Amino acid sequence: MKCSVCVTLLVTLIASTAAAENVTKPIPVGIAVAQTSNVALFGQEQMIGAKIAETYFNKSGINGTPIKLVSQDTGGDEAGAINAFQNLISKEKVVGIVGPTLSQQAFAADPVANRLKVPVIGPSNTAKGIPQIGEFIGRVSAPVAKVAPFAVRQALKQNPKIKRVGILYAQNDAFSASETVTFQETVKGQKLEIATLQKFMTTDTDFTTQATAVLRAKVDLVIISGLAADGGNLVKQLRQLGYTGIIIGGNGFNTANVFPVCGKTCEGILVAQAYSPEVQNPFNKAFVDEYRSTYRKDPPQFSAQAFTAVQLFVEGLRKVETATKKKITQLDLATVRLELNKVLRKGSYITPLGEISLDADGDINQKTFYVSRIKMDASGKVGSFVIVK
Ligand code: 1QQ
Repeated sequence: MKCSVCVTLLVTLIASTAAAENVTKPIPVGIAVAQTSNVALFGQEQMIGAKIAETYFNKSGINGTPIKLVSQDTGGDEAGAINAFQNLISKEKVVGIVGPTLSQQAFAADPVANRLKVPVIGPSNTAKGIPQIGEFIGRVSAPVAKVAPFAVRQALKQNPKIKRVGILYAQNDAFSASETVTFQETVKGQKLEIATLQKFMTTDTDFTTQATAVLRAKVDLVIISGLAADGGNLVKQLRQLGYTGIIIGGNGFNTANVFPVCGKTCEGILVAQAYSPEVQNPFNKAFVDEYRSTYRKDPPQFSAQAFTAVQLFVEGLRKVETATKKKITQLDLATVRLELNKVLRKGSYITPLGEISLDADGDINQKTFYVSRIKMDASGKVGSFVIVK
C-alpha cells in the first residue's frame, strides 16, 4: 500500500473522530436530590421531571450540543447534600446544580456551591432566606410566604365559621419552621385564634401527644407544616382520634407519595400549589403530554419545578453561547459557571409554571398559585389533587 494514502486516511480518521467527540460531548448539568430516605418521596418526582426536561430539550440541545444530567443522591440529610454537591462540582465538573430537595439541606450545601462559584437552582426550596445564601443561589420554587396564605383563604371560603386554629410544625426542619411562621401570620391577619401550637420532629411516628392537644383545644381548622411521611401520619392519627374539621397541609403534602401514608384519611386535605397541569403554553403541554403518556395521570408540582430548573439551565447555556459568540465547550468551566449565573437572572422564561423570571437575588417571580383538595378513591389507596376555585 502506498504510504502517503494511508497517512492521509489515518489523519482524516483521527481528525473526524476528534471533531465528532467535540460536537457530541454533552454538557454536564448536576442534579442533587434525594433518591433514598423518606425525602425520596419528593426526590423521585423531581428526578422524573428533570429527565423529561433533559430528553425534551436535547432535541435541539445547546445549539446542537446536548446536555447530560449527572445525578448524585443526597439522601435526606445535610451531610448527604454537601457530599453530593462537592462530588458534582469537583469530580463531575458540572456547569450548575439543580437541587437539593429540602431547604434544610440547602442551608448546608448551597454555601459550598456559592463559595466555588457554581450556579444552583433550587427546585423545591421554599423557606425564607434561600436565595440570600449567596449570589450563585437561585430557585424556581416559590417561597412559602407567597404560596401558603392561599390555603388559609380557601379554608375560610369552605367554612366561614372557622374561629379556632390548631397549628403544628416540624421543629427540626427549616422549611416547616419557615412555613409555620407564614401560616401563623396569615391566621392572625384573618383575626382567627391560634388555640394550640404544637411541635413535632420529621422523624416522629407517634403523634398522640400533639393530636390529643388539638382535640382538647376544640379547633375547627388544623394547619400542618411537615414533610410527607410525618405529616401524613399526623393526619391519620388526628382523624383516628376523632378530629373532623378542615386540615391544611403545607408544601410537604404536595406529593402523590403522601397518599399511601394517610390513605383514606388524606381525603379533603387542602394544599396550596405553585403548579397546575392546566397552564397553557407549549412547554407545559410537552411536559404534561410526556408525563401522562408514561404515568397515566397528571404531573405533580415537584416534577414540574424540576423540569423548570433544567429548562432554565438549558436556556441560560444558550444565552451564554449567544453572548460570548463561543460554544460552551470552547469556554473554560469557571467562565461558563460565572456567565451562566449572570444570564439566569436576565429576561423571562415560559415554563410549565407559567411565565417566570429570577430577580437580582435569584428568587422566582411567579404570577399564579393554586389550591388543591386531595381526593381519595373508594379503596382509599389512589388519590389525586383536584384544583379548587
Ligand atoms: C422545602 C420544601 C419541601 C417540602 C420540599 C420537598 O418546601 O424544604 O423547602
